[in-house]
Parts: sequence; C-alpha cells; structure tokens
Amino acid sequence: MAIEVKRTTCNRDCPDACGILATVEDGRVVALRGDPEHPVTRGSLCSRTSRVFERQYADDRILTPLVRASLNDPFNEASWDEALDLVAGRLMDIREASGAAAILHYRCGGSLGLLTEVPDLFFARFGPVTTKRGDVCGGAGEAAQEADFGVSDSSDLDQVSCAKTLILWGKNCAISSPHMLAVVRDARKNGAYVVLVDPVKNQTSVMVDRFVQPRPGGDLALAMAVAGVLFREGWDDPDASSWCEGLPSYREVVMSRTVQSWCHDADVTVDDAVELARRLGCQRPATILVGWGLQRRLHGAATVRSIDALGLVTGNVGVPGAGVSFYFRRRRAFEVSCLSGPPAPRTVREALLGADVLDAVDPPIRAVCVTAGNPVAMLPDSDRVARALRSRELVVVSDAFLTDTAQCAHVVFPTRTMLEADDLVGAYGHSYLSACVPVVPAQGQARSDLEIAQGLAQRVGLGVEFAGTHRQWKQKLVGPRLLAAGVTLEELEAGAVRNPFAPLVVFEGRQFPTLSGKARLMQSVPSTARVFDTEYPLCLMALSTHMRQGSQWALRPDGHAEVRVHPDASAGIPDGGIARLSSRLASLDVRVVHDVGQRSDVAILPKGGWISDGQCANRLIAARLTDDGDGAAYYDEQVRLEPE
Ligand SMILES: Nc1nc2c(c(=O)[nH]1)N[C@H]1C(S)=C(S)[C@@H](COP(=O)(O)OP(=O)(O)OC[C@H]3O[C@@H](n4cnc5c(=O)[nH]c(N)nc54)[C@H](O)[C@@H]3O)O[C@H]1N2
Ligand SMILES: Nc1nc2c(c(=O)[nH]1)N[C@H]1C(S)=C(S)[C@@H](COP(=O)(O)OP(=O)(O)OC[C@H]3O[C@@H](n4cnc5c(=O)[nH]c(N)nc54)[C@H](O)[C@@H]3O)O[C@H]1N2
Ligand code: SF4
Ligand SMILES: [Mo]
Repeated sequence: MAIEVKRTTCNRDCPDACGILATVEDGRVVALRGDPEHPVTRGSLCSRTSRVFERQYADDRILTPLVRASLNDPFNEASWDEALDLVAGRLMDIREASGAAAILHYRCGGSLGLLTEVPDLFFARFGPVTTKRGDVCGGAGEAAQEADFGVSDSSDLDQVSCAKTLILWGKNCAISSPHMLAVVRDARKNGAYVVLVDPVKNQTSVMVDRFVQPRPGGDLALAMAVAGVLFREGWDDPDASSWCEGLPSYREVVMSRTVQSWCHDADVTVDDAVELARRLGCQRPATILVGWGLQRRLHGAATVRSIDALGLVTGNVGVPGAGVSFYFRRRRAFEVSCLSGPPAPRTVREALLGADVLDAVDPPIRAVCVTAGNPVAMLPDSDRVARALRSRELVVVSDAFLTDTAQCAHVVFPTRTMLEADDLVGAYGHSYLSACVPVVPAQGQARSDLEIAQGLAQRVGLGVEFAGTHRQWKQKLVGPRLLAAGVTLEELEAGAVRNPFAPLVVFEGRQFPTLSGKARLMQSVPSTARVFDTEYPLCLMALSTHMRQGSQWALRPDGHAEVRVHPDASAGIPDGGIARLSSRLASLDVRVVHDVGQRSDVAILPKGGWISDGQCANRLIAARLTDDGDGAAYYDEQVRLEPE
C-alpha cells in the first residue's frame, strides 16, 4: 500500500489560510491534519476542514459537465467540448446582439486561491461584461478603515502577543478564525487583559476576562461612551492631534451627550464603558481586533470608524503591541496585475444582486455566469436572487456541488475541490503566503477555474492569452518583486512564507497613507437611538457555526435549522419545539433552542443554510446596503417566533 503525506493550503474564505498535511493512501485522501511547521496553523485544522475529504468523495459531487435546455428539464451529462461550445457560442451571440454588458459575471469567496480570479480576467477580455461592486463580506469595514487610515491593514500577529489590553470587538475567534484563539491565549499568558464585546454570548466569551454584551448594533453608542470617559478622565493621549485630523470636532460630537446617555443607547452599564476606557487609555499598548459581524449593519462603516477613533485618540496605533486590526492586505505581495483587465461597463451591487439583475436595462442582463459563489443561499433576499437567475436566458455555474445557485443553472461546470487545487493563497488574518498543491488529481472530469477560463478563451479567440499550466500562472503571480525579496514558488510550495512586504507594525511612527499623513477622525454620528419593533421584536443574527464554511457543510445538516433564543424570547415555545420564524419578507420552520446566556432581543440562526434543505436564513433577510462600502446589512433584520 502506497502511503504519502502531502502538503497544501486551505483555500477557503477564512482568515487563517491553514497549512495542511494530507495523508494519501493509494491515491485517496484518508486523513488531514494541520501543518505543525506553519507558524499560525501550529498543527491543527478546524473540524470542518479536517473532514473535508468526506465531501471530496461524496456521492453528490458533480463530476461531469451538466447541461439542460430549460430549467424544467432534468440535467444531462455532457462532455466538456459540448458544454464549452454551447456556453461560448451563446455568450458570443449575446455579445453580438446586445453588447457584452448583457452578461454578468459574479464571483464570490468559495476559494481564495488567486487563480480563481482568472475567470474575471476572461470576462473582462471577452467583454468587458457587467460585474459586481461592493463586498457583502467586509465592504463597510474596509471603507471605514480607508477613510480613517488611508488603507485597511494590520500589524503582524506577533504584535498581538505583546499587547497589555486586547479587545475582541465582535470577533468570535473560536468559530470564525480558530487559530487567532491561540494568539489570544498567548497574549493572556503574557498578562494581557482580554475583553470581548458582542451582543451574542458565543464560544469565545468563556475565554476572556470580561464580556460586554451590548444590544445588537449598540457598538457605535458604546464607542462614543468610551470616548466620553477617555476625554472626561484625561485618559486620551495628549499628543493625539499630531497624528489625527479633526480632533476638536470629533471631541465635540462625543461630548455632546453624557456617558450615561450613550450607554443607555448601547444598553450597557457605565461601568462597562469606564472599564474599556481605562484599559485602552491606561493599560497600553492595546490592540483592538475588529470582527466582521458588527459591520454587516446599516451603520456598519460608522461603527468601525467609531472604534478606529478609540485607537487613534489613545495613541494605540503605529506602535508595537497596538492597533485597530480588521484586515490583512493579502494580495499585495503577488503580481496580481496579470489578473486585471479593462474595467466593467456596468456594475450591479452585490448586496442588491437580485433587484439589480431584475431591474437592469440598456441592455437587460441576459446571461449570468457564477464562479465560486452560491449567491442564492448567501446573498440577502434569496428568493429574489433565485427569481433573478431563473428568469435569465442563460445561467452558468462553476461549482463542485448542486447548490441552490447551481439549481438555477442551464449549465454546470464541475470544479476542482480544495484538495485538488493548484494555486496561491495570501491570508487575510495573518501575514503568511503559501501554495495549494493538488494532493490528489482532479476527480472525474473536474476542472479548475483556470482550465474552464482557458476552455472558453480558446473558443472565442483568446486562447493564446490564457494559455499556460497552473505552475506557469503561479510563476507569473509570484512575479519579480517576490523573487527579488528571495521568495520563490518552490519555497511557497514547501511551506508558508511570511509576506516580506507586510509591515511588522502598520502605520509605524503614526504615519498614514493619507493626503496630510495624519489619520482622520469621524466628524458626525448617525442616530444611535434604540428603535423597538413590537411586531418583530427579535434581531436576526445568522452567524458562522463550526458546522459550515459559508454554505459548504462538513456534515449535511438534517431537519430544521436551529434558532437560539433566550427563554423570555421564545414566545412560549418549549426548548426543542418546532416554530415558525418570520420576518416581513418570509418565514422558516425552525427548532427552538433555549439559551439563558443570550439577550432577549436576538434570535441566532446558522448562516449558510440552503433553500433546498429548508434552512436558508437569507430568505428572511431584506437586501439593504451598509452606509459605506456597499456591504450588506445582514444583521439588521427583525423577526418574530410563532407557534407553527
Ligand atoms: N466556522 C466558520 N468560520 C468562518 C466562516 C464560516 O462560515 N464558518 N466564514 C468566514 C468568513 S466568510 C469570514 S468573512 C470570516 C469572518 O466571519 P464572521 O462570522 O463574520 O466572524 P466574526 O468576525 O467572528 O463576526 C461574527 C461575530 O460578530 C458578532 N456581531 C454581530 N453583530 C454585532 C454587533 O452589532 N456588535 C458586535 N459587537 N458584534 C456583533 C456576532 O455575534 C459574532 O460573534 O470568517 C470566516 N470563518
Ligand atoms: N445571513 C448571512 N449571510 C451571509 C453571511 C452572514 O454572516 N450571514 N456572510 C457573508 C459572507 S462574509 C460571505 S464571504 C458570503 C460567502 O458566500 P459564498 O462565497 O457564495 O459562499 P461559500 O459557500 O463559501 O462558497 C460558494 C461556493 O463556492 C464553491 N467553491 C469552492 N471552491 C471553489 C473553486 O475553487 N471554484 C469554484 N468555481 N467554486 C468553488 C463552493 O462549493 C460553494 O458552493 O456569504 C455571506 N452571506
Ligand atoms: S477553514 Fe480556516 S481554520 Fe479551517 S482549515 Fe481552513 S483556514 Fe484553517
Ligand atoms: Mo466573508
């Protein structure tokens, strides 16, 4: 029996980008574990990925191209030539008759491998076609940090371990970036005081020194309260105006109300605000790790700006052990210019995809091609997204599974999985770069997104431009800059390499890439008043769980989705009872789980459920934009529970 251990990288949309060691027995993956030599992975994988090889060999994996003339027909297996000829021909006809803007290419985060972006280049060169704008994942937070600091970037993770105060502001590391938890533990061992701010009592809350539980969306008021205490007590940095623009007017906004009144809007105690202010101002350096959840709200960008401001006025930026960290600029090291083509003639807003596709005119959108995304399950107002897709002439989906989105397709291209990927990844939760190397050959007829783009390119006269093996494309992406810094593809394939261009301390010397070189403080605050909705009293929070990565599960969920609520919020439905969870948009049958740790104004549901499993949270969630960055306000939907 031939047993080999092969090294690759997890390419999922996860901050950790783990190093993987795969045990391959007679050509089949039988076990996966974390690479002990990867400085962040430290030998462990999350439960989802350690079992991902079960999905690799699952019966429901798509292994041949699927084609059907109409959505009422069953899919027929087709050869690649048939499927590619059909799609290339239809796309050329549509371009000829209506212009390339009548085609939408939508790509999301199913894989973070850079070569998953080759279809973007194909559609830009073929068209350019209509694409998406904004980012439902982190659009608001990135826009906020760009407004404040010039760019959104972070200091090295090692800096976290030398912080004296560590605030996990809406960040459930235990679930969403499990390897960050080890860093938090190290910081705590080194004496850091760790605070979690989250409306949800989650798995991370038991691992911190203090847990602050504001109302959902109450963070903006909480940050104002903390700033109020800082100014009142003189715990702000006396030199802050030398690195901040707009300090006097920011201070005026903060002081326009009392700390008590801000705390009332946040639904926290004054003591919570005082403790946060004391730690930030007096126990420096302090690092704030800003989570993604809190910015998926109507005021998401303003909220992140209010948190950035706390770091700025206390001097917790640009020095070791301090910072307001939201994102690591993962792509910067690579030569990604080879992936960009001419700009799109038109964009649709990702958060409003359903409505924007249905409403598009001059020309209307006739065809939609989807790469590495499951927009029907993952974008808000799922029913409308499905309706928008189902009413197009041609929908083409590249995926390894028959997702809710693939079920709206005329053609499905079967793609490679993570264990078959041949690609490059830069993490968005730390500073390491690494390579995906196939640990087994692609199963069946599965092809990578690069190979699919090449198949289409050949048929539309762009074959030469897209030619090249995966390794040749990877070499192009490594590029001269990384090579000059001593990083080769071979090295990346042998294990993770620290991005040589990533700063150890971002904005060192408190210099910011803005016009003035100073950071900019927010100058106004939207209303923070609580609004009570008596008809729909619960705030729906459809959050990451350990079971799923986006809409990709480890084990197929069975039965009803579980909604977690405080017993007082259960509308009399017993623990374990079946109920109807309704928003103003739709209803879902759910199993109710009582949890006394939760606030009585929230209902917590898993994110990533499928319509076809009766578990799709996004059917309940209206499509609304965040205040900046064209993000999606997923967590500002009100719902109610009723007996079935
Ligand atoms: N297991 C698992 N891991 C994942 C994913 C997954 O689906 N499953 N998804 C991945 C993706 S796509 C991303 S973008 C990243 C990040 O994925 P996210 O799931 O966004 O991770 P967090 O940053 O932990 O943000 C979630 C936390 O934000 C909190 N939150 C929500 N609203 C508020 C609020 O108003 N105030 C405060 N203070 N907190 C709030 C939630 O209660 C929750 O604890 O992780 C990735 N990791
Ligand atoms: N209610 C609610 N909805 C949310 C969120 C939330 O917190 N709450 N979070 C949002 C966030 S942060 C994000 S990032 C989005 C994620 O939304 P998506 O990126 O659409 O979701 P995923 O399920 O991660 O990935 C989509 C598909 O990509 C496929 N895939 C994996 N690898 C590859 C590949 O190499 N090539 C191709 N072609 N396909 C591949 C998978 O099989 C999967 O079906 O969802 C958002 N939706
Ligand atoms: S999903 Fe995240 S935590 Fe899990 S193995 Fe992949 S990178 Fe690591
Ligand atoms: Mo995301």
